[in-house]
Order: sequence, then structure tokens, then C-alpha cells
Amino acid sequence: MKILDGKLLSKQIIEEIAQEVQEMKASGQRAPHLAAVLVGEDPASQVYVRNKVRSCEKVGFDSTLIRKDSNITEEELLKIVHELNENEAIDGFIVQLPLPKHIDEEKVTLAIDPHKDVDGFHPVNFGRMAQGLPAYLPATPFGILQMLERYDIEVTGKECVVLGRSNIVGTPISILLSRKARPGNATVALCHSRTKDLKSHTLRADIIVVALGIPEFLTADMVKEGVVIIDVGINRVDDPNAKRGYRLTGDVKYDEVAEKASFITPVPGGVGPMTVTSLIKNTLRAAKKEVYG
Ligand code: BQF
Repeated sequence: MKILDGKLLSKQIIEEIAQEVQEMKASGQRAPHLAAVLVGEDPASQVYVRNKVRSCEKVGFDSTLIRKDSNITEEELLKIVHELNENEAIDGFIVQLPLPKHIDEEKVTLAIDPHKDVDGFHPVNFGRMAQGLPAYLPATPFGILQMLERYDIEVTGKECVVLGRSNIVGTPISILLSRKARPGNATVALCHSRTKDLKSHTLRADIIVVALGIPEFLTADMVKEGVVIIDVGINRVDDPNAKRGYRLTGDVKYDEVAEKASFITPVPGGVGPMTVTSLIKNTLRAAKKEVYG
């Protein structure tokens, strides 16, 4: 079994991007600039946004963090989005999800200019992605693709099973893995809560992507020998022995599944760091006008 070390890989990619930013600056260009809007005090969201700002600092990007109280109105938030759309000093921006219940996430996502949508959540980017046109890819699927590529894991012709059909992970990764592209050309089954006989699918899979948000859902009896496991889950489970009173666990029962797997991502330190690095990559592409010209 080999560990897919997302932490190490993302460090390498961060160094590559830092090098490129240095060269951009040396040739008189300004640094890429990412803005992030964080609404409220959700502890996980605060960690995620901090990770993103820190990564900007590491690569030499400018970053702007806009923090708003959870009682901000939808109208006020939309105004901030419109200002960021118009601000020529900002190459790309994100609105950290989830948003408070009184704000319509779909409405906010639709208000983001697709040219600056470095999270790749706008339906225009989703549609372009699905048609194989240049697009900002959603960060987690993009991170998974880079991981498969850099670890030289063959995808063409393989049987892939994706568990979970969210708009930001399950659905897009199933499209990307089945696309006529590299990595791609896999045969993909997208499984979910209504799937009948899930085990019959997972048992024949060469590659399994688990994005359910259910701690330790995938167990050893559900997979075949030599399977590649991509665990997208980041679940906080109570643990009285842990420093903060909880520990992080994925959607995979790691110890037992690892014994059968050829490759497996750990949690933490697997897909998570790759997600953040992919956002940085998208911001660089925005600054270089690589996607929309
Ligand atoms: C790690 C996210 C669910 C919902 C909204 C490193 C991150 C996480 C884990 C991180 C995530 C998950 C992010 C690790 C950003 C990934 O070492 O394992 C980094 O910062 N993520 C997000 O912005 O929104 C989410 C998961």
C-alpha cells in the first residue's frame, strides 16, 4: 500500500507556483490577487479560509479577507460580490460556504462573475467543464486529478465508483474522470443514497472516490484487493483523548481498507491540502487570463 501524500504534493506545487510568481514579479507584472469573503464564525470555515490566506502568502500572492457578521443581509453580501466583480485589482475571489440559512447560496454563486469564479461553482464554469471547454475546475475535483496525475495512477479504461453526488465534489469528479482527457477515459458509476446493492459496485471498482460526509462509511468488505482509494471526507468525531475534544476522520475506515488498497489518501493530509492548492492554481490561471483569454 502506498499513501497518496497530499500534504507533500501540495508543498511541491506551492513551491512551483512561488517560483513562477517570483518570475512574474521580476518581469514587472503585479502579483496575483485572491479575495475571500467569510460570513459568520463557523469554526471549520475559519480554518479553511485561514489555510487559503496562508497559501497565498506562501506563493507570494496578494490576498484580501473580507469578514462579515452572520447577520449580514443577502443584499449586502450581493453588493460585496458585485464590487469584487468590478474591482480590477482582484483576479479571483471566493465566498466561503456554507452561508447562514437566511442567505440563498445559489443566488450568491450566480452573482459571481464566471471570469473571477476561482472556486468553479458558477453554472457557466460547471457547464464549460462538462463540455471539456476551458474552465475553472472546482478545487477538490481539480486536486484529485492532480494527485492521480502526479502519482502516475492509470485512469484510462478503469472502473471508477464515486460515492456522493454533490455539486462541488461527486458530480463534477464523475464527469471529469469520464471525460475524453488525461486523466480521464474511465468508466464511472455515480452512486448515492438510492443506489441499490452499493457493495456490488464498490467491489468491482479499481478506483473509489468517497465524498459522502459519513465517518468511516467505506469498509474493507466493500472493496477489492489493489483498489485506489480517494477519501474526500473531513469529519469531526468526538474523542475525549484528543487535544480539542475531537479528531478528524474520513469517509473510509482507513486502517482496514488500507490493507487491501494499492494507494490511499489519509485524512488529514490527503485531498484537503490539494483542494487549497488547486484554488491557488485557479487564481494563478485567472491572473494569467488562461481560461477566458
Ligand atoms: C488536511 C471544505 C467541506 C465543506 C466546505 C487541509 C483543508 C482541509 C483539510 C481545507 C474544505 C476542505 C475546504 C486539510 C478547504 C478542504 O490537512 O487534511 C486543508 O482547508 N479545505 C473549504 O474551503 O470548504 C469546505 C470541506
